[in-house]
Amino acid sequence: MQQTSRAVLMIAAVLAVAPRSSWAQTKDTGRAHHSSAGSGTETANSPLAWDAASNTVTFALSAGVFNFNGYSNGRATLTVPPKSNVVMNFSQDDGTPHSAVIIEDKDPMPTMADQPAIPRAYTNKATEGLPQGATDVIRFTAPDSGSYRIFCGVPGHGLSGMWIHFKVDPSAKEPRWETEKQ
Ligand SMILES: [Cu+2]
Repeated sequence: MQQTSRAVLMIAAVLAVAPRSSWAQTKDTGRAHHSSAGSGTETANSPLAWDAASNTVTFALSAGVFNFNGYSNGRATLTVPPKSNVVMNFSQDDGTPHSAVIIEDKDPMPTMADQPAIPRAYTNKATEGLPQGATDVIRFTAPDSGSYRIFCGVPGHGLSGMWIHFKVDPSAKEPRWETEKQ
């Protein structure tokens, strides 16, 4: 009881003198997880953007530790409308070199980067991999339909799970980014 009273007094003191920032309040009262401050950032940071007027899909493709955007082994799917203009802003955010190449959705996968299944759908240094901090822009026009994989072309990386799904859905009116629990 005594501790509670002291805490209440401390809160009162903090409210009286501290600037009215939620950071200061949650920090000083230790109630961070009851506060709404800081929630909702995950949904706000979608990697996908769609411009219907220009039929353009913009996707932030991040290479992580043998994953793309935190997903491996096909546990995420980017679906785009037919004939859309796809712009993938690739960022290499891992210490190991990585790349991205769009390949056919079939097993067995190649060991390393091969011809892309869609013209121009690959990063620079597809086999060697780009170093950490590098960026590249992949631009291509989606075909009418098809199932593909976004695959790391560095030898062995795709086979170790560094790939996610990429689909062109003839009935899609806008793109979708769907993920599964890892
Ligand atoms: Cu890789």
